[in-house]
Amino acid sequence: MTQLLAGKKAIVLGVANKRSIAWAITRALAGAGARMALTFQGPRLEDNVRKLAKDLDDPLILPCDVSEDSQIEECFRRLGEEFGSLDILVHSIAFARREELDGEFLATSREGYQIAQDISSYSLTALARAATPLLEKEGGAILALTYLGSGKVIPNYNVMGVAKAALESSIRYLASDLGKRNIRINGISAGPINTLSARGISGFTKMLELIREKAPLHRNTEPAEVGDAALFLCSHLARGITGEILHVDSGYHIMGM
Ligand code: 0WD
Repeated sequence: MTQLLAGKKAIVLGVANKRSIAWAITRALAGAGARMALTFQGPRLEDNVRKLAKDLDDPLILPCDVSEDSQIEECFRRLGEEFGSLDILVHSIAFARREELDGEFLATSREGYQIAQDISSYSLTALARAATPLLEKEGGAILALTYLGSGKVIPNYNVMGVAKAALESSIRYLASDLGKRNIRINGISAGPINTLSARGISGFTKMLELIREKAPLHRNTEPAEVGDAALFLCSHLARGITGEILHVDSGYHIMGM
């Protein structure tokens, strides 16, 4: 049987370690036959990414700190040289200063707000623009990761919730611009998963307990569940879907109490 992504080429940004959602997505896409490119934010993470990538078939590893336009440009120049065209781009990146993820949103500093928006939200638009020449050749799909805190108040999520609201709105505006270029863009709103970033949010362990108690499926979200949903959204099976946010959260978002 031919694999769902046989002959496809994908880039995933946001692998920090083996717990990263980006890594679960990489495994799902690679498992379906895609050739993978991974990026690392800086020297701190390069070793991790290169070690993980040993499990992949002929991976391309590139530096890309999304706060630097020059790095984004160079990353896609090299990707173009190696891959020629691109089918899938996954944005699995977020950052806020730790002090902004505790206490009241009211205390958010101007700089903290700007950093969270720049890295967690604006970067999607910058990456989509840089990738468009490669994606539009044969049509493609973009995917970004978001969280319930975009539309509902989640204690301590604060400035990241506001950044995720901007990210989700960006997905809709980008879907409108990119549709005529045969590029789809969607989001996955994942339930809480124990990763490096998540542990920076005060009270994260309590969040996991609450989901197990209240969510319709009474269990926490597994990274592989997000990987499988990502595979669907990035494949031709989802060819009629763009501008959508798909919840992969054990159903928690439907609950009122
Ligand atoms: O519960 C969770 N873990 C959820 C995460 C629930 C719902 C959504 N998400 C989202 C996050 O907000 C993020 O968008 O999923 C995405 C991936 O997050 P993750 O897998 O939970 O976290 P992690 O493994 O830490 O990966 C995020 C990575 C960074 O890791 P660290 O921990 O080193 O900050 O984003 C990358 C970096 O690899 N990153 C950057 N990449 C390029 N340039 C930058 C940057 N400037 N800053 C952070």
